[in-house]
Amino acid sequence: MIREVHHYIDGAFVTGGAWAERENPSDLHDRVARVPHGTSVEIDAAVSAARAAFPAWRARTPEERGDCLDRVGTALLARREEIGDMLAREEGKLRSEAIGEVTRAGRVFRYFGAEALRRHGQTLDSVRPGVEIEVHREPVGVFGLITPWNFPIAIPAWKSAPALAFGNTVVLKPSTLSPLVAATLAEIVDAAGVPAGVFNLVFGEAAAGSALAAHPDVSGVSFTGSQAAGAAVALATLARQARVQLEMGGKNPLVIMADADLERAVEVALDGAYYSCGQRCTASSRLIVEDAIHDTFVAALTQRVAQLAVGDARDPGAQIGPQVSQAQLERSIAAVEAGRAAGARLVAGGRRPRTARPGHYLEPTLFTETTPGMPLNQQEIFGPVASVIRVAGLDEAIEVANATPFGLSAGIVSQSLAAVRRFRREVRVGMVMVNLPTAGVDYHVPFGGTRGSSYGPREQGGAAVEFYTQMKTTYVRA
Ligand code: UN1
Repeated sequence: MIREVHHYIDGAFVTGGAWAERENPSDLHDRVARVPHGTSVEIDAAVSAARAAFPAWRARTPEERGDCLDRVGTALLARREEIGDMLAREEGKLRSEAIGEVTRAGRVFRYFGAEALRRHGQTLDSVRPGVEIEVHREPVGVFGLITPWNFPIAIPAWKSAPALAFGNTVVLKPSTLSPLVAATLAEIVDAAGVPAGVFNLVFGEAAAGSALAAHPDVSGVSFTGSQAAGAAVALATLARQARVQLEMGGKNPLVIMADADLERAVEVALDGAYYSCGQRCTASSRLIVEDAIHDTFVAALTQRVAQLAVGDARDPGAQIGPQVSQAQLERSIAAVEAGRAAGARLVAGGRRPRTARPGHYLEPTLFTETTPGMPLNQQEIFGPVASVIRVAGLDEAIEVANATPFGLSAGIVSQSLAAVRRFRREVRVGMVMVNLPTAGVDYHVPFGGTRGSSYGPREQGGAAVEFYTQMKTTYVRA
Protein backbone atom coordinates (compact mmCIF):
# COMPACT_ATOMS: atom_id res chain seq x y z
CA MET A 1 0.00 0.00 0.00
CA ILE A 2 1.42 3.37 -0.99
CA ARG A 3 1.07 6.28 1.41
CA GLU A 4 1.25 9.99 0.72
CA VAL A 5 3.28 12.02 3.20
CA HIS A 6 3.16 15.77 3.78
CA HIS A 7 5.26 18.59 5.11
CA TYR A 8 4.34 19.72 8.63
CA ILE A 9 4.42 23.49 8.82
CA ASP A 10 2.95 25.67 11.58
CA GLY A 11 0.94 22.79 13.01
CA ALA A 12 -0.62 21.71 9.69
CA PHE A 13 0.13 18.92 7.21
CA VAL A 14 0.55 20.56 3.79
CA THR A 15 1.79 19.69 0.32
CA GLY A 16 4.20 21.67 -1.86
CA GLY A 17 6.81 20.91 -4.51
CA ALA A 18 7.05 18.10 -7.03
CA TRP A 19 6.06 14.57 -6.02
CA ALA A 20 8.44 11.63 -6.05
CA GLU A 21 7.92 7.98 -5.23
CA ARG A 22 9.85 5.88 -2.79
CA GLU A 23 10.09 2.13 -3.20
CA ASN A 24 11.03 -0.59 -0.70
CA PRO A 25 14.74 -1.35 -1.25
CA SER A 26 14.12 -5.00 -0.28
CA ASP A 27 11.42 -5.36 -2.94
CA LEU A 28 11.39 -2.77 -5.69
CA HIS A 29 7.82 -3.69 -6.72
CA ASP A 30 6.56 -2.54 -3.32
CA ARG A 31 5.78 1.16 -3.65
CA VAL A 32 6.06 2.69 -0.20
CA ALA A 33 5.36 6.41 -0.33
CA ARG A 34 4.73 9.49 -2.37
CA VAL A 35 6.91 12.29 -1.06
CA PRO A 36 6.75 16.00 -1.86
CA HIS A 37 10.11 17.57 -2.63
CA GLY A 38 9.88 20.96 -0.97
CA THR A 39 11.80 24.01 -2.13
CA SER A 40 12.69 27.39 -0.67
CA VAL A 41 8.94 28.20 -0.65
CA GLU A 42 8.17 25.56 1.99
CA ILE A 43 11.43 26.30 3.84
CA ASP A 44 10.49 30.01 4.06
CA ALA A 45 7.04 29.15 5.42
CA ALA A 46 8.48 26.72 7.98
CA VAL A 47 11.20 29.11 9.15
CA SER A 48 8.71 31.96 9.61
CA ALA A 49 6.42 29.65 11.60
CA ALA A 50 9.37 28.58 13.76
CA ARG A 51 10.45 32.17 14.27
CA ALA A 52 6.94 33.26 15.28
CA ALA A 53 6.59 30.33 17.72
CA PHE A 54 9.96 30.94 19.42
CA PRO A 55 9.07 33.63 22.03
CA ALA A 56 6.15 31.66 23.49
CA TRP A 57 8.02 28.34 23.47
CA ARG A 58 11.09 29.75 25.23
CA ALA A 59 8.75 31.32 27.80
CA ARG A 60 7.21 27.95 28.69
CA THR A 61 8.58 26.43 31.88
CA PRO A 62 11.23 23.74 31.40
CA GLU A 63 8.81 21.28 32.95
CA GLU A 64 6.17 22.03 30.32
CA ARG A 65 8.67 21.62 27.51
CA GLY A 66 10.02 18.46 29.16
CA ASP A 67 6.50 17.01 29.44
CA CYS A 68 5.96 17.46 25.69
CA LEU A 69 9.22 15.62 24.94
CA ASP A 70 8.36 12.91 27.41
CA ARG A 71 5.03 12.32 25.65
CA VAL A 72 6.81 12.08 22.27
CA GLY A 73 9.29 9.57 23.71
CA THR A 74 6.60 7.49 25.36
CA ALA A 75 4.58 7.33 22.14
CA LEU A 76 7.64 6.22 20.15
CA LEU A 77 8.37 3.48 22.67
CA ALA A 78 4.76 2.27 22.68
CA ARG A 79 4.74 2.08 18.86
CA ARG A 80 8.29 0.80 18.38
CA GLU A 81 7.32 -2.43 16.62
CA GLU A 82 4.99 -0.74 14.14
CA ILE A 83 7.36 2.17 13.41
CA GLY A 84 10.33 -0.22 13.32
CA ASP A 85 8.58 -2.30 10.69
CA MET A 86 7.85 0.86 8.69
CA LEU A 87 11.52 1.87 8.93
CA ALA A 88 12.63 -1.58 7.78
CA ARG A 89 10.27 -1.40 4.81
CA GLU A 90 11.30 2.03 3.56
CA GLU A 91 15.02 2.06 4.45
CA GLY A 92 16.03 -1.60 4.29
CA LYS A 93 17.44 -1.81 7.83
CA LEU A 94 16.79 -5.22 9.40
CA ARG A 95 13.52 -5.15 11.31
CA SER A 96 15.22 -6.05 14.62
CA GLU A 97 17.75 -3.24 14.21
CA ALA A 98 14.98 -0.87 13.13
CA ILE A 99 12.92 -1.58 16.25
CA GLY A 100 16.10 -0.94 18.27
CA GLU A 101 16.51 2.39 16.53
CA VAL A 102 12.95 3.51 17.28
CA THR A 103 13.54 2.51 20.91
CA ARG A 104 16.68 4.62 20.95
CA ALA A 105 14.75 7.58 19.53
CA GLY A 106 12.07 7.21 22.21
CA ARG A 107 14.70 7.08 24.95
CA VAL A 108 16.43 10.17 23.51
CA PHE A 109 13.20 12.19 23.76
CA ARG A 110 12.65 11.02 27.33
CA TYR A 111 16.25 11.78 28.29
CA PHE A 112 16.05 15.35 26.96
CA GLY A 113 12.61 15.74 28.55
CA ALA A 114 14.45 15.53 31.87
CA GLU A 115 17.46 17.55 30.64
CA ALA A 116 15.12 20.53 30.06
CA LEU A 117 15.25 21.07 33.83
CA ARG A 118 19.01 20.80 33.99
CA ARG A 119 20.13 23.84 32.03
CA HIS A 120 22.91 24.80 34.42
CA GLY A 121 24.04 28.31 35.05
CA GLN A 122 26.83 29.58 37.27
CA THR A 123 27.24 32.20 39.96
CA LEU A 124 30.63 33.69 40.77
CA ASP A 125 32.00 36.55 42.83
CA SER A 126 33.44 39.36 40.74
CA VAL A 127 37.02 40.59 41.12
CA ARG A 128 35.35 43.86 42.17
CA PRO A 129 33.94 44.14 45.72
CA GLY A 130 30.15 43.96 46.08
CA VAL A 131 29.67 42.62 42.56
CA GLU A 132 28.34 39.16 41.66
CA ILE A 133 28.31 37.49 38.29
CA GLU A 134 25.66 35.18 36.87
CA VAL A 135 26.15 33.08 33.78
CA HIS A 136 22.92 31.93 32.14
CA ARG A 137 22.32 29.65 29.20
CA GLU A 138 19.58 30.88 26.90
CA PRO A 139 17.87 29.38 23.87
CA VAL A 140 19.24 30.60 20.56
CA GLY A 141 16.26 30.73 18.18
CA VAL A 142 15.39 28.66 15.12
CA PHE A 143 17.52 25.60 14.34
CA GLY A 144 17.67 23.94 10.92
CA LEU A 145 18.20 20.18 11.20
CA ILE A 146 19.36 18.31 8.11
CA THR A 147 19.29 14.54 8.60
CA PRO A 148 20.22 11.46 6.56
CA TRP A 149 18.37 8.26 5.69
CA ASN A 150 20.61 5.81 7.56
CA PHE A 151 19.29 6.57 11.06
CA PRO A 152 16.02 8.13 9.93
CA ILE A 153 14.44 8.39 13.37
CA ALA A 154 17.37 8.34 15.83
CA ILE A 155 19.21 11.29 14.27
CA PRO A 156 16.11 13.54 13.97
CA ALA A 157 15.45 12.63 17.63
CA TRP A 158 18.92 13.46 18.90
CA LYS A 159 18.95 16.80 17.10
CA SER A 160 15.38 17.97 17.72
CA ALA A 161 14.97 16.78 21.34
CA PRO A 162 17.80 18.92 22.82
CA ALA A 163 16.90 21.88 20.58
CA LEU A 164 13.31 21.84 21.86
CA ALA A 165 14.21 20.98 25.46
CA PHE A 166 16.29 24.14 25.82
CA GLY A 167 13.58 26.40 24.31
CA ASN A 168 14.48 26.63 20.62
CA THR A 169 12.18 25.92 17.68
CA VAL A 170 13.15 23.74 14.72
CA VAL A 171 12.76 23.06 11.02
CA LEU A 172 13.70 19.46 10.25
CA LYS A 173 14.62 18.47 6.69
CA PRO A 174 14.87 14.69 6.67
CA SER A 175 15.94 12.56 3.75
CA THR A 176 13.29 11.79 1.13
CA LEU A 177 14.48 8.15 1.15
CA SER A 178 12.92 7.52 4.57
CA PRO A 179 9.73 9.58 4.53
CA LEU A 180 7.32 7.40 6.52
CA VAL A 181 9.12 7.48 9.86
CA ALA A 182 9.77 11.22 9.55
CA ALA A 183 6.08 11.86 8.83
CA THR A 184 5.15 9.63 11.77
CA LEU A 185 7.46 11.60 14.04
CA ALA A 186 5.64 14.79 13.01
CA GLU A 187 2.27 13.16 13.78
CA ILE A 188 3.50 12.09 17.20
CA VAL A 189 4.89 15.56 17.96
CA ASP A 190 1.55 17.06 16.89
CA ALA A 191 -0.44 14.67 19.11
CA ALA A 192 1.90 15.33 22.05
CA GLY A 193 0.67 18.93 22.26
CA VAL A 194 3.81 20.66 21.01
CA PRO A 195 2.45 24.09 19.96
CA ALA A 196 2.13 24.93 16.25
CA GLY A 197 5.34 26.24 14.68
CA VAL A 198 7.67 24.82 17.35
CA PHE A 199 8.53 21.71 15.31
CA ASN A 200 8.28 21.89 11.52
CA LEU A 201 9.22 19.34 8.90
CA VAL A 202 9.94 19.95 5.23
CA PHE A 203 10.78 17.07 2.89
CA GLY A 204 13.28 17.92 0.22
CA GLU A 205 16.60 17.39 -1.42
CA ALA A 206 19.60 19.68 -1.89
CA ALA A 207 17.49 22.71 -2.89
CA ALA A 208 15.58 22.61 0.39
CA GLY A 209 18.72 21.91 2.41
CA SER A 210 20.58 24.85 0.86
CA ALA A 211 17.61 27.16 1.42
CA LEU A 212 17.46 26.11 5.08
CA ALA A 213 21.21 26.51 5.67
CA ALA A 214 21.25 29.93 4.01
CA HIS A 215 18.07 31.31 5.61
CA PRO A 216 18.81 34.54 7.51
CA ASP A 217 16.33 33.67 10.28
CA VAL A 218 17.94 30.31 11.04
CA SER A 219 20.29 30.77 13.99
CA GLY A 220 22.03 27.42 13.71
CA VAL A 221 22.21 24.30 11.57
CA SER A 222 22.94 20.77 12.71
CA PHE A 223 23.82 18.54 9.77
CA THR A 224 24.58 14.85 9.37
CA GLY A 225 25.49 13.65 5.87
CA SER A 226 28.22 13.66 3.27
CA GLN A 227 31.39 15.74 3.39
CA ALA A 228 30.49 17.63 0.21
CA ALA A 229 27.04 18.66 1.47
CA GLY A 230 28.53 19.45 4.90
CA ALA A 231 31.07 21.80 3.35
CA ALA A 232 28.27 23.67 1.57
CA VAL A 233 26.28 23.95 4.82
CA ALA A 234 29.37 25.30 6.59
CA LEU A 235 29.89 28.02 3.98
CA ALA A 236 26.24 29.07 4.00
CA THR A 237 26.03 29.28 7.79
CA LEU A 238 29.42 30.80 8.58
CA ALA A 239 28.83 33.54 6.02
CA ARG A 240 26.23 35.00 8.38
CA GLN A 241 27.86 33.82 11.65
CA ALA A 242 25.18 31.25 12.38
CA ARG A 243 26.05 28.24 14.51
CA VAL A 244 26.95 25.06 12.71
CA GLN A 245 27.51 21.47 13.70
CA LEU A 246 28.55 18.92 11.07
CA GLU A 247 28.66 15.14 11.35
CA MET A 248 30.09 13.64 8.20
CA GLY A 249 31.83 10.48 7.20
CA GLY A 250 34.19 8.00 8.74
CA LYS A 251 36.70 5.39 7.63
CA ASN A 252 36.83 3.82 11.03
CA PRO A 253 39.72 1.51 11.95
CA LEU A 254 39.27 -1.57 14.09
CA VAL A 255 42.61 -2.89 15.33
CA ILE A 256 42.85 -6.59 16.15
CA MET A 257 45.88 -7.34 18.33
CA ALA A 258 47.51 -10.77 18.46
CA ASP A 259 46.45 -11.22 22.10
CA ALA A 260 42.75 -10.70 21.26
CA ASP A 261 40.18 -13.34 22.04
CA LEU A 262 39.61 -14.66 18.51
CA GLU A 263 35.89 -15.33 18.83
CA ARG A 264 35.28 -11.89 20.28
CA ALA A 265 37.42 -10.25 17.59
CA VAL A 266 35.37 -11.92 14.85
CA GLU A 267 32.04 -10.92 16.48
CA VAL A 268 33.17 -7.33 16.90
CA ALA A 269 34.42 -7.09 13.30
CA LEU A 270 31.27 -8.70 11.89
CA ASP A 271 28.97 -6.32 13.73
CA GLY A 272 31.11 -3.23 13.10
CA ALA A 273 31.64 -3.85 9.40
CA TYR A 274 28.36 -5.34 8.22
CA TYR A 275 25.41 -4.56 10.49
CA SER A 276 23.05 -1.97 9.03
CA CYS A 277 24.59 -3.19 5.75
CA GLY A 278 27.69 -1.13 6.53
CA GLN A 279 25.62 2.02 6.14
CA ARG A 280 26.79 3.72 9.32
CA CYS A 281 29.24 6.59 9.53
CA THR A 282 30.69 4.67 12.46
CA ALA A 283 31.10 1.36 10.54
CA SER A 284 34.37 -0.56 11.04
CA SER A 285 35.44 -0.47 7.40
CA ARG A 286 39.19 -0.97 7.96
CA LEU A 287 40.23 -4.05 9.91
CA ILE A 288 43.87 -3.55 10.95
CA VAL A 289 45.20 -6.93 12.01
CA GLU A 290 48.47 -7.81 13.75
CA ASP A 291 50.55 -10.21 11.68
CA ALA A 292 50.68 -12.97 14.31
CA ILE A 293 46.88 -13.43 14.33
CA HIS A 294 46.22 -12.29 10.75
CA ASP A 295 45.74 -15.61 8.96
CA THR A 296 43.66 -17.23 11.72
CA PHE A 297 41.47 -14.14 12.08
CA VAL A 298 40.96 -13.77 8.32
CA ALA A 299 40.02 -17.45 7.96
CA ALA A 300 37.49 -17.28 10.81
CA LEU A 301 35.99 -13.97 9.67
CA THR A 302 35.77 -15.03 6.01
CA GLN A 303 33.83 -18.12 6.99
CA ARG A 304 31.34 -16.07 9.03
CA VAL A 305 30.95 -13.38 6.34
CA ALA A 306 30.25 -16.00 3.68
CA GLN A 307 27.51 -17.50 5.88
CA LEU A 308 25.60 -14.25 6.47
CA ALA A 309 22.12 -14.55 4.98
CA VAL A 310 21.26 -11.65 2.67
CA GLY A 311 17.56 -10.94 2.32
CA ASP A 312 14.46 -8.83 2.84
CA ALA A 313 14.89 -6.52 5.84
CA ARG A 314 11.60 -7.79 7.24
CA ASP A 315 12.42 -11.48 6.84
CA PRO A 316 13.40 -12.76 10.31
CA GLY A 317 15.99 -15.07 8.70
CA ALA A 318 17.89 -12.24 7.02
CA GLN A 319 21.16 -11.05 8.55
CA ILE A 320 22.05 -8.44 5.93
CA GLY A 321 19.42 -6.31 4.24
CA PRO A 322 19.66 -4.36 1.00
CA GLN A 323 21.38 -1.04 0.44
CA VAL A 324 19.07 1.92 0.63
CA SER A 325 19.13 2.90 -3.05
CA GLN A 326 20.45 2.13 -6.50
CA ALA A 327 22.98 4.98 -6.19
CA GLN A 328 24.32 3.61 -2.92
CA LEU A 329 24.56 0.10 -4.39
CA GLU A 330 26.42 1.38 -7.44
CA ARG A 331 28.88 3.19 -5.20
CA SER A 332 29.66 -0.06 -3.37
CA ILE A 333 30.02 -1.99 -6.63
CA ALA A 334 32.40 0.65 -7.95
CA ALA A 335 34.44 0.37 -4.73
CA VAL A 336 34.63 -3.41 -5.15
CA GLU A 337 35.83 -2.99 -8.72
CA ALA A 338 38.40 -0.39 -7.66
CA GLY A 339 39.59 -2.75 -4.91
CA ARG A 340 40.12 -5.55 -7.40
CA ALA A 341 41.85 -3.24 -9.85
CA ALA A 342 44.22 -2.03 -7.13
CA GLY A 343 45.30 -5.61 -6.46
CA ALA A 344 43.38 -6.32 -3.23
CA ARG A 345 42.33 -9.95 -2.70
CA LEU A 346 38.58 -10.58 -2.63
CA VAL A 347 37.94 -13.37 -0.10
CA ALA A 348 34.16 -13.06 0.40
CA GLY A 349 31.18 -11.59 -1.45
CA GLY A 350 31.56 -8.95 -4.11
CA ARG A 351 28.56 -10.08 -6.14
CA ARG A 352 24.85 -9.33 -6.34
CA PRO A 353 23.13 -12.30 -4.67
CA ARG A 354 20.11 -14.13 -6.05
CA THR A 355 17.09 -13.07 -4.03
CA ALA A 356 13.39 -13.89 -4.18
CA ARG A 357 12.50 -10.29 -5.06
CA PRO A 358 14.44 -7.56 -6.86
CA GLY A 359 16.20 -5.21 -4.43
CA HIS A 360 19.42 -3.29 -3.90
CA TYR A 361 21.32 -6.28 -2.54
CA LEU A 362 25.04 -6.87 -2.38
CA GLU A 363 26.80 -9.80 -0.74
CA PRO A 364 28.84 -8.83 2.32
CA THR A 365 32.30 -8.33 0.92
CA LEU A 366 35.75 -8.73 2.43
CA PHE A 367 39.10 -7.79 0.91
CA THR A 368 42.50 -8.82 2.28
CA GLU A 369 46.08 -7.91 1.34
CA THR A 370 45.11 -4.26 1.10
CA THR A 371 47.41 -1.31 1.74
CA PRO A 372 46.52 1.87 3.65
CA GLY A 373 46.74 4.13 0.60
CA MET A 374 44.30 2.17 -1.60
CA PRO A 375 41.01 3.96 -2.39
CA LEU A 376 39.31 1.08 -0.51
CA ASN A 377 41.02 2.35 2.65
CA GLN A 378 40.70 6.06 2.01
CA GLN A 379 37.17 6.67 0.71
CA GLU A 380 34.02 6.04 2.67
CA ILE A 381 31.98 3.35 0.88
CA PHE A 382 28.83 3.19 3.05
CA GLY A 383 28.02 -0.38 2.10
CA PRO A 384 28.78 -3.96 3.22
CA VAL A 385 32.42 -3.78 2.16
CA ALA A 386 35.38 -4.07 4.53
CA SER A 387 39.10 -4.54 4.06
CA VAL A 388 41.91 -6.08 6.07
CA ILE A 389 45.28 -4.38 6.46
CA ARG A 390 48.13 -6.47 7.86
CA VAL A 391 50.45 -4.72 10.34
CA ALA A 392 53.56 -5.77 12.26
CA GLY A 393 52.47 -4.48 15.67
CA LEU A 394 50.89 -1.65 17.66
CA ASP A 395 53.16 1.11 16.32
CA GLU A 396 52.18 0.39 12.75
CA ALA A 397 48.52 -0.20 13.73
CA ILE A 398 48.27 3.29 15.21
CA GLU A 399 50.04 4.85 12.25
CA VAL A 400 47.64 3.13 9.81
CA ALA A 401 44.59 3.90 11.98
CA ASN A 402 45.44 7.60 11.70
CA ALA A 403 46.24 7.50 7.97
CA THR A 404 42.95 8.84 6.56
CA PRO A 405 41.40 12.31 6.50
CA PHE A 406 38.64 11.08 8.86
CA GLY A 407 38.58 10.91 12.67
CA LEU A 408 35.22 9.67 13.92
CA SER A 409 35.52 6.38 15.78
CA ALA A 410 38.29 3.79 16.29
CA GLY A 411 38.29 0.40 17.98
CA ILE A 412 40.83 -1.99 19.41
CA VAL A 413 40.38 -5.64 20.35
CA SER A 414 43.04 -6.62 22.86
CA GLN A 415 43.48 -7.93 26.35
CA SER A 416 46.50 -5.76 27.02
CA LEU A 417 45.79 -2.75 29.19
CA ALA A 418 49.02 -1.12 28.03
CA ALA A 419 48.10 -1.49 24.34
CA VAL A 420 44.58 -0.19 24.94
CA ARG A 421 45.78 2.84 26.88
CA ARG A 422 48.37 3.75 24.30
CA PHE A 423 45.86 3.34 21.46
CA ARG A 424 43.39 5.62 23.25
CA ARG A 425 46.04 8.31 23.68
CA GLU A 426 47.43 8.24 20.17
CA VAL A 427 44.47 7.57 17.90
CA ARG A 428 43.13 10.79 16.37
CA VAL A 429 39.36 10.31 16.66
CA GLY A 430 36.42 11.49 18.75
CA MET A 431 35.33 8.06 20.03
CA VAL A 432 37.37 5.01 21.06
CA MET A 433 35.85 1.55 21.44
CA VAL A 434 37.67 -1.14 23.41
CA ASN A 435 36.66 -4.72 22.60
CA LEU A 436 33.56 -3.26 20.93
CA PRO A 437 32.59 -2.41 17.35
CA THR A 438 33.31 1.16 16.23
CA ALA A 439 29.56 1.63 15.68
CA GLY A 440 26.77 1.53 18.25
CA VAL A 441 26.73 4.48 20.63
CA ASP A 442 24.84 5.52 23.76
CA TYR A 443 22.59 8.58 23.73
CA HIS A 444 23.63 10.18 27.04
CA VAL A 445 27.31 10.84 26.22
CA PRO A 446 29.02 13.06 23.63
CA PHE A 447 29.01 11.90 20.01
CA GLY A 448 31.32 13.26 17.36
CA GLY A 449 34.71 13.12 15.71
CA THR A 450 37.78 15.07 14.80
CA ARG A 451 39.47 16.16 11.55
CA GLY A 452 37.41 15.49 8.38
CA SER A 453 34.58 13.74 10.24
CA SER A 454 33.03 16.47 12.35
CA TYR A 455 32.94 20.19 12.91
CA GLY A 456 31.53 22.21 15.78
CA PRO A 457 30.36 21.18 19.26
CA ARG A 458 29.54 17.57 20.08
CA GLU A 459 26.04 16.09 19.80
CA GLN A 460 24.07 14.13 22.39
CA GLY A 461 24.16 13.81 26.16
CA GLY A 462 25.16 16.73 28.33
CA ALA A 463 27.31 18.10 25.49
CA ALA A 464 24.23 19.04 23.43
CA VAL A 465 23.63 22.07 25.67
CA GLU A 466 26.72 23.74 24.15
CA PHE A 467 25.26 23.87 20.69
CA TYR A 468 21.61 24.50 21.50
CA THR A 469 22.08 27.32 24.02
CA GLN A 470 24.06 30.55 24.15
CA MET A 471 25.63 32.10 27.25
CA LYS A 472 24.81 35.41 28.85
CA THR A 473 27.05 36.88 31.56
CA THR A 474 25.38 39.34 33.95
CA TYR A 475 27.26 41.55 36.46
CA VAL A 476 25.15 42.60 39.47
CA ARG A 477 25.97 45.25 42.10
CA ALA A 478 23.49 45.14 44.94
C1 UN1 B 1 25.82 4.51 15.92
O1 UN1 B 1 26.84 4.01 15.47
O2 UN1 B 1 25.17 3.98 16.86
O3 UN1 B 1 25.16 8.47 10.55
C2 UN1 B 1 25.27 5.80 15.44
C3 UN1 B 1 25.72 7.72 11.35
C4 UN1 B 1 26.08 8.27 12.70
C5 UN1 B 1 25.34 7.61 13.79
C6 UN1 B 1 25.96 6.34 14.23
N1 UN1 B 1 25.81 9.69 12.72
O4 UN1 B 1 25.96 6.57 11.04
